[in-house]
Amino acid sequence: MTLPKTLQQYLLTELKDHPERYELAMLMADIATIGKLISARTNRAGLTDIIGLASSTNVHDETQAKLDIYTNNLCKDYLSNTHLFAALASEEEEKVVDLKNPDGKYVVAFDPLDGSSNIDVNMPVGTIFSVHKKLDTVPAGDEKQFLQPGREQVMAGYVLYGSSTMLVFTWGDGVHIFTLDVDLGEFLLSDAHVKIPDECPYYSFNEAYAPHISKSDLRFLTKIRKHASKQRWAGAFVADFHRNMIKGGIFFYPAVDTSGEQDFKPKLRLNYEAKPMAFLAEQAGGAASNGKIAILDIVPGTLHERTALIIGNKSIVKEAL
Ligand code: P6P
Repeated sequence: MTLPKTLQQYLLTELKDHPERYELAMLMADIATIGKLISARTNRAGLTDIIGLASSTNVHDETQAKLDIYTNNLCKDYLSNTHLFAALASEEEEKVVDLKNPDGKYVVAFDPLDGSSNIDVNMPVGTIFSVHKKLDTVPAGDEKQFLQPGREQVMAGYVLYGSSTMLVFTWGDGVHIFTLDVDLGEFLLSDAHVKIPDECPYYSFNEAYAPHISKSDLRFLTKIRKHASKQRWAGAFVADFHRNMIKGGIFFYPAVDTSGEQDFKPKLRLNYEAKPMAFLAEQAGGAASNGKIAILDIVPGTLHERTALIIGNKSIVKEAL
């Protein structure tokens, strides 16, 4: 009988052959802990004051914050306490957080709780992370740490809080999936070297925006509607991306003009949504672009920059370019 491999066993085995990945392995252990804590809370969201801003207050007489703030604080606290990382960027933090670890070799960007509005209606949410080597040419807390192209990432992944909790990541040699066994309290390796299937049964696009996208994006949408037989829109990028990676599919979030003034604006964030997921997509044999160039080749201009995104089945993403 082959015993399931725990995340800890996987990381220790990897460290034997790649001792230089020590800090990244420690980050994975922290992300696993954060994933367990968030999984436990999302599973009880209906029973506690996590939903919305609670009326209750904590011991410091502070109003309890929403789960996304709670998750953000978890990510900051864990990364600060390992004393291994130089800086953190987060959707919930306007500026880069200098973690005051001058010897830290890496910087980490998080979307602490992607799709957090799903919490109140018991739909899936996720935590996304992206890791770059720290630049020695600028201070650790400088925004430029996070203006590196996605192709420079050393690790990326997500935790998906769905019907089960899954930790999915890559550090450059394929995409691996660990599933949380809640009885054991362990993430167990459930799939290694995941590849996006060639077929493309699903497309993920918010069809409410069809009348509000550019003519060229509408032409591409018409193409993907022909390729895919089913439309799925979970309201959480991580959930749609995960389904499309496992079953085959394409996720499309173009720039949208909600004003009627031909003012097309992208929504998804480059640094902690598009870049990490593009790293995973390419490692799984897929592709990701903004409709003009590969996501991983974009050089971000600002920390919270947004981008149009087409990600998933490689042949279909290529059709958009
Ligand atoms: P819309 C969640 O807010 C998010 O950033 C992604 O996770 C999700 O795919 C998208 O926005 C949903 O956007 O415009 O359909 O609400």
